[in-house]
Amino acid sequence: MEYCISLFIFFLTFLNFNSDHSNEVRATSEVFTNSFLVKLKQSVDKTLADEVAKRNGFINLGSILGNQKEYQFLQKALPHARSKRSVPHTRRLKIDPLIHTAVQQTGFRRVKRGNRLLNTENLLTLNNKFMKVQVGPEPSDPYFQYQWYLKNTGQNGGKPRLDLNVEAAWAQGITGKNVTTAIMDDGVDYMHPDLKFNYNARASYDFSSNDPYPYPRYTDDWFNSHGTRCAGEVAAARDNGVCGVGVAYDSKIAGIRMLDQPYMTDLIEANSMGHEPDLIDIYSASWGPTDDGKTVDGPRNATMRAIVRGVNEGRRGLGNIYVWASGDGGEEDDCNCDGYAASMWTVSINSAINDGQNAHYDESCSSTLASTFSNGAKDPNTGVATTDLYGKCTTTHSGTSAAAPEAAGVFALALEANPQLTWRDIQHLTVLSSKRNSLFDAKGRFHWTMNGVGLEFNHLFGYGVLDAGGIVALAKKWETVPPRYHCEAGSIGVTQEIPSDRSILLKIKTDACSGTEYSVNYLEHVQAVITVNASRRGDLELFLTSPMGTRSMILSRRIHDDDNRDGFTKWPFMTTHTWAEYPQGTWLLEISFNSQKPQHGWFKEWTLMLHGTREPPYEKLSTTDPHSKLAIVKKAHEEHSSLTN
Ligand SMILES: *[C@@H]1O[C@H](CO)[C@@H](O)[C@H](O)[C@H]1NC(C)=O
Ligand SMILES: *[C@@H]1O[C@H](CO)[C@@H](O)[C@H](O)[C@H]1NC(C)=O
Ligand SMILES: *[C@@H]1O[C@H](CO)[C@@H](O)[C@H](O)[C@H]1NC(C)=O
Ligand SMILES: [Ca+2]
Ligand SMILES: [Ca+2]
Ligand SMILES: [Ca+2]
Repeated sequence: MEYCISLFIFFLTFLNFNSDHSNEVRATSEVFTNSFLVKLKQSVDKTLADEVAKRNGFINLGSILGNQKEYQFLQKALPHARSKRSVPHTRRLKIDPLIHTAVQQTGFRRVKRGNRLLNTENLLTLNNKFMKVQVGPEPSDPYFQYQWYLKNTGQNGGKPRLDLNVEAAWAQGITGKNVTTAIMDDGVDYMHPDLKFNYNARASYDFSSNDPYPYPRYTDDWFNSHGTRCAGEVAAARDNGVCGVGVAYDSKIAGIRMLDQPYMTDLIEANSMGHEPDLIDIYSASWGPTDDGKTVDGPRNATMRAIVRGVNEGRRGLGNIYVWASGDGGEEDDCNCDGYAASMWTVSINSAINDGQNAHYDESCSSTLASTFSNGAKDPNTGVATTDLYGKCTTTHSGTSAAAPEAAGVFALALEANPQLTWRDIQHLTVLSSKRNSLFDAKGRFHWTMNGVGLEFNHLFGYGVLDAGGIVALAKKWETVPPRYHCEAGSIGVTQEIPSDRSILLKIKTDACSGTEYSVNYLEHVQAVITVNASRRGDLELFLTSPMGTRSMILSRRIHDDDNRDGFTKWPFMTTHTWAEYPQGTWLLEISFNSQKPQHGWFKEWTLMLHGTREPPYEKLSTTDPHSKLAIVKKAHEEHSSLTN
């Protein structure tokens, strides 16, 4: 289902990364790794691939995404990274009669989110007086009292009941049984007493050092504690006298170690995101392109193929759930410039702190679907309490890093409640069950707004904070949404100048492919695929307004982005804000500069991509609460279809 569009987007992103790459060459000079993508002339089994590698002096690390024509070869004689391409090694491979092409992998930067906040030492150490184990309605774990994101009683100045409402899910007997979440990170300490019984070794792997043991590399500065901390948020055990509890404390975690090497490659990302897609249900990522407010980057060729294969074929066809931390670049970055977070195939999660404000490092963008929690307001000890290295516990885990695994845990609960949910069902459930609660923008810029079918969204928080009790209850009675279609609604390709002093307005009037096999009547994701350049890219602002009047800021000002050359090349800006709206009518794109100094630029192309269903998505679901989001949208859809029929 996602394939036709995926090819289109592959192509788009590919073009884009070419241009981004050339930028990197100038800025930092390109880096070449000792890993080679080798495409063979025919499918071969592992034995023959090993042989081909060996006779050329390489080691075969295995096939790419299970494709027996593509393998990753390692050249041990080369350092992990250097600035020169190795022509002799590439040539050696290419003259092998079985090899079609060989491409030495370039290295690039991917950073852990929340990393700069990570070194505040854990000030609370496990205290024996809490070690009494008791079984009761509330977890007896010593750190449960610090897990305000699970149960906010107003600890440390928090707002009571501003939490994930997990107890309401647990009370329904749902604790994550038979669901596996992979933590794609710097390793997981699977010997930790709070993690070891929930560790799924079979689904785990170490792509940083190519072995089955994703154990973190211990360093003096606790640099590699990130994955272990994320793992505990999802699946730390309950009532064992150790640390706290995971959101889904009976679920399993897999470790995928892939951030602990000098440079990232496309193949490490692809292998990680495509690892055991039938054993792993959910992949959680708390990393991405550098959040420096000037990077525009996203998944490359093999990684994009891994994601598309995951949503199409993973979980025996139901689709893997990819959860993404929206980014820690603060108001100076825009997560729509991060192709992982902004992808339709990932659920991008922002964070709030314990009194309902956004965290100061939160990025905003129109592709964010929902939010969870990161740290407390002032006290550094009111971060996310979770497992840590050396068998310890911490109360200082933070950043949108800390937010994404909470969402993974909530989705694990939803999948136990209804194992038949598809990757799209999870997104629909997120939209319908997340709550505004008391989330607000600390700076008063972004308000809660109703979209055209009565769903309330916020540019910072998406559809609000995840509600575990709510998503589980809805998951239990959920009926899978109707098939998804992709409509290219229109395109404008006439170059025009963007003046410094006013907006340019572009309109696409569409019937949303009505009468064709691609027709979309009820929206899920919308993408505006845009090519534009500017004398200062960071001063560009883009707004997309739907026919029902919902205005999404698809690109905000980024004060550090002073690119004046690359602009955006067929970049897919995505919005979730028009979810469940009807797409027929006129879409408006506004392009302008937000800048003190005069800037100018050129608009070159805009293609509008609509994704969604032909049938009303929630028709088969019943609801008794007339104030629920489900009831509100269903009513809107019923009135609409009685008008149009
Ligand atoms: C990936 O590369 C292959 C071969 O070069 C190409 O056919 C495919 O379209 C690419 N996908 C992209 C660009 O995402
Ligand atoms: C666990 O999940 C797998 C699919 O992931 C399924 O085949 C199996 O029946 C489930 N087991 C239980 C006990 O529900
Ligand atoms: C931007 O695009 C215009 C129109 O295609 C072109 O003339 C100009 O050279 C471009 N600017 C840069 C810096 O590439
Ligand atoms: Ca290892
Ligand atoms: Ca515990
Ligand atoms: Ca970012």
